[in-house]
Amino acid sequence: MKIMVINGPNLNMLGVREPEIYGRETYADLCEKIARYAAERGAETEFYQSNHEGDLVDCVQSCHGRVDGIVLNPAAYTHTSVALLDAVRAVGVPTVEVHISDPDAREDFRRVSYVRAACVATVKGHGTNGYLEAVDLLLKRT
Ligand code: CA2
Repeated sequence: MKIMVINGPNLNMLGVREPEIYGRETYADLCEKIARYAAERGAETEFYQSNHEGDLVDCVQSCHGRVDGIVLNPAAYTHTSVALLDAVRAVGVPTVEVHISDPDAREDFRRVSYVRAACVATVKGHGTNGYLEAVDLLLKRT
């Protein structure tokens, strides 16, 4: 089982600012935590973070026929990107949408998720442990 973990814009800033919303773990801490959790359950992980929409689309496309599941936090592109929605649909790889915070409990503009329609599940508001829940959801499908 191979899982690609994709993070969108500004998530490379984890642990650096806004700890009250996103916690104190750094992006490197997060990747290490997910990699260890997945490895203990027999899954291999790969990580990608970008601040650029097209690069995220390229990464989703690169999963086609190569990985068994995607954990995707599109960050702000959640609320704007039809391109990411189309990419997730196009590759046909089971994808779980993850948000560290609960976007539905924040500003109104965060209530829309374009990518959600192409995802098998959404985990939100559980902090960075939500990524681990997403791994579990993908493992349960195999
Ligand atoms: O809660 C989430 O995971 C979000 O996807 C995070 C996005 C936000 O636009 C979504 O509405 C919800 C923002 C990511 C920004 O990450 C930062 C991390 C540390 C410091 C500043 C920003």
